[in-house]
Amino acid sequence: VNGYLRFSGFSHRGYERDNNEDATYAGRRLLALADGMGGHAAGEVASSLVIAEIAPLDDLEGSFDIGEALKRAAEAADRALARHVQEHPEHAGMGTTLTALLFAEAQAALVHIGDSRAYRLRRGDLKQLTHDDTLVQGLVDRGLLTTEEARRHPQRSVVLKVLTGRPIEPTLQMLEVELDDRYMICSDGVSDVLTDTEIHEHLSGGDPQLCAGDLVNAAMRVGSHDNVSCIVADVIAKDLGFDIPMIGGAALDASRSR
Ligand SMILES: [Mn+2]
Repeated sequence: VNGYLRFSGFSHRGYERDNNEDATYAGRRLLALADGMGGHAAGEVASSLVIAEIAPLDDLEGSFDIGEALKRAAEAADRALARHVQEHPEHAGMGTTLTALLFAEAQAALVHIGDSRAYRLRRGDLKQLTHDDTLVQGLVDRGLLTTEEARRHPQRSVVLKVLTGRPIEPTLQMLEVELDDRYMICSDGVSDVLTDTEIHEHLSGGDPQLCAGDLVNAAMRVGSHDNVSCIVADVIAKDLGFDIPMIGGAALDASRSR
């Protein structure tokens, strides 16, 4: 990064779920979130496996093609899921979203699959960087639903693409990064219950830790039925020593039990 990432994040099981299937990672150059799905605890396995495959990108030194590296890591994560299901047939059908940002100098690579989201706040303007791989987003794109109708649609939770171990092409984008940009990645536990206007408000004051906590609390207060996770990171000029990665949700549980 031309500058440094000041990052924070929270992952909460929420009030209604028995387990947390979201997994998060935030480090000096990598931000990643996976929202797992599947019965028999397979959702946690899927999301934490994928985060574990992606996380080493945070430690890569020297110059390399960040887009290529991130894409390859996502493909390797997908293959890790396939291997896992082969060894644990009881986990068949598990899957996970993945939204990850990898920074280098004035650029970031963004890889995305599923219905987790990445946003960027730049000079006061909030922009959603990812496009949900959902049924309702497809209907919005074709002009058949408004964004507001999509939010209340009975099939709003139908996700068309996730990592499952079958070969799949996640979406890859390259972004120009500016000093003072703020990036946010969240699971649908946040974006399903908060509007973009509300997300914008919560992201507009305070440091990343305050904003991430605020967003998670707000989503739970309005009654999110899901796991609730979010990562917030600022691109800043000064090194404030944010070197120790923050691991959250299922990824944290998995790293404890290893
Ligand atoms: Mn979710």
